[in-house]
Amino acid sequence: MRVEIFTLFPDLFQPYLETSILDKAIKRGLLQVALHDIRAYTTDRHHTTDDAPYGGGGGMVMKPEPVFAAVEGVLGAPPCCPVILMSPQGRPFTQKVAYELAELPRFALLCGRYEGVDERIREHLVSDQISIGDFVLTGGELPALTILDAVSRLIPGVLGDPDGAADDSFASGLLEYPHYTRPEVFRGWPVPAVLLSGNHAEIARWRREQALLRTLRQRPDLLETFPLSQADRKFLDRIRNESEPDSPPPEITG
Ligand code: 9D3
Repeated sequence: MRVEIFTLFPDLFQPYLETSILDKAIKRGLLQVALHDIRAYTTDRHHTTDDAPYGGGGGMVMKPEPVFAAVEGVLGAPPCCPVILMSPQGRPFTQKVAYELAELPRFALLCGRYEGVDERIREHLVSDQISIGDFVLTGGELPALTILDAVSRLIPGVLGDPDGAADDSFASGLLEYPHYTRPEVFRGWPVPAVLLSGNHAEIARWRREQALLRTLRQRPDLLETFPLSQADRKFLDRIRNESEPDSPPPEITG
């Protein structure tokens, strides 16, 4: 897979690309990341990339010329692969979208800065817009790294475990059960006894119930679409009946 990144801050990407699991993917030839500095495509003496908005109001707007020159210079006109604008107005990024992008041999991520980009970029250059959530960042660079990270780990061979991505929390639709490792007692806090029992059926049941409990408490929205088994329903009904109506579900304990 090849990812083209268009940004005013290419230096932001290097440390993360060199430090993470992405570095291994790049070295193994599974992933190529090309960074393109939009400022390098300016033609004026001051290398201007932003300007005041027509119609007035505050904030600055990213100029169209350097962005078109960068994207079309690298990808041609029209662009030879999807060009995805990182934008607060984009469709929400989810694990499903990550799987979607993981199928592509090549795509481009365009990072905006300032209060926004000239609308003609949206209208005539990009094929898709993605947001990573309803909070305000200072630019599209962290969203681009987020998407790159989430998509890269889905490329076969990038994770050590060949089917590691398959039982991811959001892939299965429930939050994960609690994990413990040595020591058996840390600061007086013991590992739940069931995990030391060697009874694999009991362990599986406990983990399933903990996953259901956590999801009920932290992300009840996920339970609305998750295909619950009969045993799951029975467990959740029991939990709901044990707690007072309209009170939060009980604490998660061993
Ligand atoms: C007051 C209007 N603001 C929109 C919420 C203007 C604005 C603020 C911050 C426009 C762009 C930005 C910079 N953010 C991004 O470019 C961005 C982003 C984000 O802020 N949150 C979640 N996902 C994304 S993707 C790109």
